[in-house]
Amino acid sequence: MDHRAVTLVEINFDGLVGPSHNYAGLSLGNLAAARNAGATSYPREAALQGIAKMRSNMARGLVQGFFVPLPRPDTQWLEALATDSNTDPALVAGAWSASSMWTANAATVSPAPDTADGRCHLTVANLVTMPHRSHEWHDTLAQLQLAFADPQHFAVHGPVPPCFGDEGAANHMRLAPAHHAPGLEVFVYGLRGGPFPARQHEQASRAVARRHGLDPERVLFIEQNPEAIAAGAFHNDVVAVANENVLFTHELAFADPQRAYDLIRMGCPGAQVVEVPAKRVSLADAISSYLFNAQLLTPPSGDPGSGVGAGMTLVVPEECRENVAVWGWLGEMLAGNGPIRHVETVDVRQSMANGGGPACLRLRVVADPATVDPRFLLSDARADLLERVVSRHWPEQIDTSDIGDTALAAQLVTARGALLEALDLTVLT
Ligand code: SUG
Repeated sequence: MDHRAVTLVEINFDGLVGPSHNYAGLSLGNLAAARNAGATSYPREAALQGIAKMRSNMARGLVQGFFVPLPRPDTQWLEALATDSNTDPALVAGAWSASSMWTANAATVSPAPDTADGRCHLTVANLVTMPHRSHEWHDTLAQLQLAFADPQHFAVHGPVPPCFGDEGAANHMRLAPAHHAPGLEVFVYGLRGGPFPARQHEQASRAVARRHGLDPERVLFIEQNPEAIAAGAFHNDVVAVANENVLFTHELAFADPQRAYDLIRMGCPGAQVVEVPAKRVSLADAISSYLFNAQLLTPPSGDPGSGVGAGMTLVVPEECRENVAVWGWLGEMLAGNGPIRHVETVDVRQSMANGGGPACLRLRVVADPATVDPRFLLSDARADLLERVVSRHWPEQIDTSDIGDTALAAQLVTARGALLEALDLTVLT
């Protein structure tokens, strides 16, 4: 057997929620963020919820990584815009945003078995559609270049030019018989979204596929359903998620679903589509519960410690349990004999209130963990360390009226500095 095949596994890199986490209502088309605009946020609780999620995935026997929050407030960005804390509040809030926590938007990743040169390729997302996210990529790129510095195994690319919006892995799915096998990469773009912007542009997706050296025979470009965007699915991962040979999707996720499923089954023989009909779970229920912003996982089977038998596990937000239609459908799904055998819930309510569920918080990289900079890999001891730094330095709460406050800004800088120090990552200062 190919030596590489056995060492390539899925690693989820979660974004540690930053100390500036707040609800400024900056994302048009993101219904949760708009609904919670002006609410009080709890950054410490938010970060601890995220760490608990990472711990539960490690307990399932999965390899877990993390990225550190970006420097906030981003004073360089404010300087470039020649503004300060007394002028445009939306720009100031943009400089304070902790939005890099949603690492599904950090980059698009094509694992080594899919690429022409046999390396894992990553393209940092330019995130140009939303001003508060458009200045993430510089610091995200620095972090990716450090975490995936091994040139034999990784190629890290800068952003696609800003003429085309790219929001990263949130609009990219991969179907493969197994993580380590060659796969079909599916890029989902938006053309229209009614009153809301289509954030992933087709030309950005095509550029990423070319840069990564993907085989055109094993790439699909699929249009997102404009109705889904208009209903609040600002990224494809709000209405669909794939894992190995399974696509779990809402009936209204794609503009032409039947064609999409046919192409997927042709490109990945053995692919299974688990479609949730709109008459059972409406788009509105899917989006408010974030049923599809789930982590669909393959825990290592035969691991007595993992507590689960064979089959995939769907990790959904707690909000799904509170939605009668969604919870009822999940119960029926489990009673059937489909490929998803377990449903677990996770509490990431602080992130959810800004439109970021379990899947938004992680970037999936299929790689050999031994080729990743170990400073970005989590263990129980490192999770303890993260919790200690967060408990000590992260603000307990932030009201939107605090945004721009000089003393709070200083606390945020100190908090991130303490984290980098603890992780031996001061090079990212
Ligand atoms: O880009 N929310 C993020 C949520 C991103 C979710 N990611 C995925 N679906 N993969 C966004 O809309 C809210 C920030 C604010 O309004 O303050 C925000 O940026």
